Amino acid sequence: MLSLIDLSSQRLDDYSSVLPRGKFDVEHAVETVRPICDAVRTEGEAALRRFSEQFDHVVPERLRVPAEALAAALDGLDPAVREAIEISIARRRAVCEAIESEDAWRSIEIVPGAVVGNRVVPVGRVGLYVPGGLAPLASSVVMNVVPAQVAGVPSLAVATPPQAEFGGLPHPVTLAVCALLGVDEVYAVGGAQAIAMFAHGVPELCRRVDMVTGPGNIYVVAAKRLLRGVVGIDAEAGPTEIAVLADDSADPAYVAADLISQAEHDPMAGSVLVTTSRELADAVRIEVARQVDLLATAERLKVALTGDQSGIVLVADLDQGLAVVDAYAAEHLEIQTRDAASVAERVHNAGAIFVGSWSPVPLGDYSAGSTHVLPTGGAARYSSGLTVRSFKRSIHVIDYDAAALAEIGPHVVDFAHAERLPGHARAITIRTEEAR
Ligand code: HSO
Ligand code: ZN
Repeated sequence: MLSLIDLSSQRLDDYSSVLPRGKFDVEHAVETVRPICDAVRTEGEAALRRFSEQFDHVVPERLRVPAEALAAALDGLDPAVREAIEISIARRRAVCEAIESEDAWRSIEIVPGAVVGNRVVPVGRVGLYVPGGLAPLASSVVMNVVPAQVAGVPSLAVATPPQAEFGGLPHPVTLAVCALLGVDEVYAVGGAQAIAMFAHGVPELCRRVDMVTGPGNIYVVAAKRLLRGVVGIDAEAGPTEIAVLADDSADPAYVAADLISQAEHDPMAGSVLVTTSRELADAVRIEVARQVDLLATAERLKVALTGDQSGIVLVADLDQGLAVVDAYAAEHLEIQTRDAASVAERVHNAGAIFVGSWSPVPLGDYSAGSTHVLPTGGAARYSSGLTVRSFKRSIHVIDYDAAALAEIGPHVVDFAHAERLPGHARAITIRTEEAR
């Protein structure tokens, strides 16, 4: 497990092409989901029921989860799990309120009478997708709903697959988290058809939304790609990834446990260790082999950890290590080096950075207060995780008076003529010059 790539004697301008990374062929999946999304648009609920039968092997009695089922899920929740969820919600909310919220209104008077303002408003209605496949990611309800609520989104709905095991209802812990957060619009609908339901709306069932967020499998991602434009989307989240940048001070047992933790999500998950120490590389390999067999998820762990998307990259020094992790742009990046905080400051590309030995990725998955909906597949080079900001838009408000328009007018006119757009110029001169 974990093949070795030795880059210690190679300096490259861009390491991205030599690093382990899985293929995630969304384009191919788009063709698979196109008829599904079309059918939901034209046939509505009948199509949702048909696809539920086909893909989830169960058809819920009611596609919208009844209020009693939400209440029953909350009642049935194990008290220790309930406490864990409440703490997760409280920490995520605290971070949202303290550092992710922006001023609602800012404006500047550029010259007297010329005001430009920036009004920040929440998206009106959001559909949040919560996966249910290999593991029911109840924590993803927290990560989607809390920032949307703090942003002030007035209407939000959750969709999550029905489970045959629970008589066509979604997983009870997922439902319980919805109930704890006060979300009462929950659909037992999964996969691409859920995204199509949100994007187009389904008569008498679900009103269309303005934006869809949340992680999902390749078909969910493909549906988001297909319907982007019909609806806003947050990001295309692929299989999860972890990169660990470590020197010889790192504890191999911790590094191994953290690499394993994310590999557990998906046979296509990527776990990459970037290290300056050959001894650490060898010790981590031994630890991974030992620890994998301790877990009930060993089978899919082995697939993920032997796949092309996982491996150990040996580098000459931390400078090269930083260049490598920047090229990789991991969804999750752990820094397990001496003086980890200052090494972390030098990172440019990562979805989230976990600093030092006491901040493992699973802490962030559940309870750190940070988001776990993060850009994958290198998208951290240009995008961010799901935060309060994701649910807001800014609207520029332009308010010039007559004198301010007269002052800038000739420049607008000159610019418009340079673009050969005389109608643009005239909309100025009709106001600022005598001749109409
Ligand atoms: N590591 C996943 C999130 C998750 N882990 C949910 C456990 N539950 C993607 O960031
Ligand atoms: Zn996780």
